[in-house]
Amino acid sequence: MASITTFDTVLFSTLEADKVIENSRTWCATNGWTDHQEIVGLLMSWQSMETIALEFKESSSVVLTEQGIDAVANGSLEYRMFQSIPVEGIQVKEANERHGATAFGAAKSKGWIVVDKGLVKKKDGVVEDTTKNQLLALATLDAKDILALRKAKLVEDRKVSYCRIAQGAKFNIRKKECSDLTAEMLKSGSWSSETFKFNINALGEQPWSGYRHPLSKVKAEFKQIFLDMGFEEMPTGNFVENSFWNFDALFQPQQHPARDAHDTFFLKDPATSHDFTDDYLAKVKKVHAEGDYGSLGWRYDWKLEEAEKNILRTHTTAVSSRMLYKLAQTGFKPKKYFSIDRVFRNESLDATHLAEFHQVEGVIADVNISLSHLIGMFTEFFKRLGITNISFKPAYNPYTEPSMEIFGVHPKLGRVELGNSGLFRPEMLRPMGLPENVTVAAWGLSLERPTMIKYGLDSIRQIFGNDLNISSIESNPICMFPPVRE
Ligand code: FB9
Repeated sequence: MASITTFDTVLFSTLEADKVIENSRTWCATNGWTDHQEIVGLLMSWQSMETIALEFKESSSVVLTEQGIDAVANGSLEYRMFQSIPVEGIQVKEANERHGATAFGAAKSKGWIVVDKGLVKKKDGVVEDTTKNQLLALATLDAKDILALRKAKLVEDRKVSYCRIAQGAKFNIRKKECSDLTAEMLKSGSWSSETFKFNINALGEQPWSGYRHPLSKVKAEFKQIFLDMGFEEMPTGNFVENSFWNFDALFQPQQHPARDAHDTFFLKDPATSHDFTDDYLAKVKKVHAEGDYGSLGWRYDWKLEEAEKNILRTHTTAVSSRMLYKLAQTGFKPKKYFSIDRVFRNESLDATHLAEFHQVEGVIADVNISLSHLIGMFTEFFKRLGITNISFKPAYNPYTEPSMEIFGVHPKLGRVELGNSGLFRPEMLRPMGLPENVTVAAWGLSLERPTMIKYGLDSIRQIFGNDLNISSIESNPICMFPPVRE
């Protein structure tokens, strides 16, 4: 193939002289270019700039078949048979077996051979291979000859595509294509009237960038749902908590199994902390040890050193207790709080459990908050996650009474356990100093479970750790949950 410059020169000079090139294939053959497809590619790039106009057409032409090509190269079958007959002749059977009935028939019909007493003999010494000559001059043959060659499977019809090339709307304003975009062109602005060999409007390669982790995206969506529902985020930045705020303030007795080392991570250093007032401490101790506010309490020898032990918080409800105490101490106002952050439990690990997970918690504090408020709130919360048909089952939590497990119907998974909920007990709220008629409801769920569901993951390790398929982060959808339309 000629260089592109030569091709351009020949193309434009031909069109300037003849206005139209009727058949691109003929034109290629004239210029000695063999790859018509490559030429069409170059033509199409000029068409995209409206320099030329292409009309794609199709012609039917008679071309040689493989047998035809063989006949041109080695002679027709009948000619080759004729040439192979010895002076003494050969048996008819042998002639048919060696050269085929077609060759035998053709030679006989052309009067090249005679059959005498079962022997095939040449009639004359020399014959002309008319079939080969016809194949060499296909374009001169009439329909009758072509039909005979088609019947002999020496030629066939083939559709051949080609282009009709005409001057395009911008033929006369075509500019010499520039192969370089220089600083001078950018400075002077002359680049804008140039035509470039490359597409200056091509978008650059997508630069690699960071991608948000699935949990971060689900957390952001949950956070938005809470904010849309008027909830205020609680400060959850401290993973280390003392047992007082994580358990005692919630009226969780010190001998509760959740408080031993099988379920909770205790810190060695610093092993203890004390960030609660003596007044509040005394009230908490009393309600645990002997009861108060109408409650019999847990009636045991409550120990300060147990309450001072530092742990990794086992739930974000530890933060809720701090926030509710602060709310009581600074003058109560109705509040809706939420938190979404990591909690730690010394559990045995499996495909769906690690020693930590992200707890999602909603808290509502107001006068006479009841189960119906709680049900209404988390029903709306889950509805915005695309989960409807909420149901619940009585449950037990040390710090809520009544408590309920929450279930919902997921569009794909059907009935799914969603979390836990309840009204904080008076033994938790009264020592904080909240007004008598103030009640607080709360519900909790995890971040990992919905994330695994939404991304179709069956192991939590596909969210955390080595099994995380980083490329899936690059490609997965940003929007997680369909917005719930009223
Ligand atoms: O997340 C859970 N299920 C869930 C949540 C959302 C969801 O969304 C759909 C795709 C759109 C689907 C499922 N669960 C809670 C239920 C189960 O996964 C359960 O087997 C595991 N639970 C964890 C407990 O781990 C020890 C999930 C976690 C959980 C459970 C309870 C609470 C928080 C997290 C709580 C609480 C609470 C109760 C009262 C007052 C305050 C907080």
